Amino acid sequence: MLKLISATPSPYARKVRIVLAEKNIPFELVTEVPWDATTATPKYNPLEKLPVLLLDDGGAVYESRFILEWLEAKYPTPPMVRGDIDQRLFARQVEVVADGICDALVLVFWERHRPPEQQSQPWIDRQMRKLDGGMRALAGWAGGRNYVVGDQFGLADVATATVCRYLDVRFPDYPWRQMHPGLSDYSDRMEKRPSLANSVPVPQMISDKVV
Ligand SMILES: N[C@@H](CCC(=O)N[C@@H](CS)C(=O)NCC(=O)O)C(=O)O
Repeated sequence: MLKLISATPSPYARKVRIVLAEKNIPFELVTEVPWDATTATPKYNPLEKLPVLLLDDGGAVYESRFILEWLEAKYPTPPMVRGDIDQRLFARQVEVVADGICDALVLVFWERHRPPEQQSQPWIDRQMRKLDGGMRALAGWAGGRNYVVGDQFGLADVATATVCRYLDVRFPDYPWRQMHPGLSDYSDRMEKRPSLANSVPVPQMISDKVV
């Protein structure tokens, strides 16, 4: 059976959990803290990041976007990327923005873990601009719509909904719901799907000193 190395708050791992569930692919969930020395991720991914999908033949697939591409190729039904070529490309564009927001948030998260006198406010501001711009883009694409692309749940929804809930958990002070009420409604609707309801992010205790 496939195994997924995941972390409870990880938006990247959640994308994979959602797609595995949507495609009804059985898998074992292995929960780790990727920032602690106890993690097995360096054994499978030279970049030392999760999610990592472990295959029956001993192989490993890593990098969330590539894992989703791999799953789409190996388990095409039901498809997560549908429609004409422009719709399929657009779904991937939305995922790029969603992942980019998460990357900026991870940088802010760790910057804020430094002692206050070592934190760089210009660096935090730069990342927060990406968050603001990225959320404006997602709100423009998802706000007021049932699904971001076409009329069925797919990759762009996985990516968009994952960012929204991650913000609620890790950055509860960021007022994205007030800034983008349409996106807020969209997120609440998406979270009712079983694949999302069964993978709600939860903060994790990190024991090691990372920065
Ligand atoms: N671009 C990667 C990002 C994955 C990522 O940043 N994962 C975090 C957990 S949420 C991690 O494992 N970080 C450990 C590290 O960077 O050393 C993906 O999409 O899979």
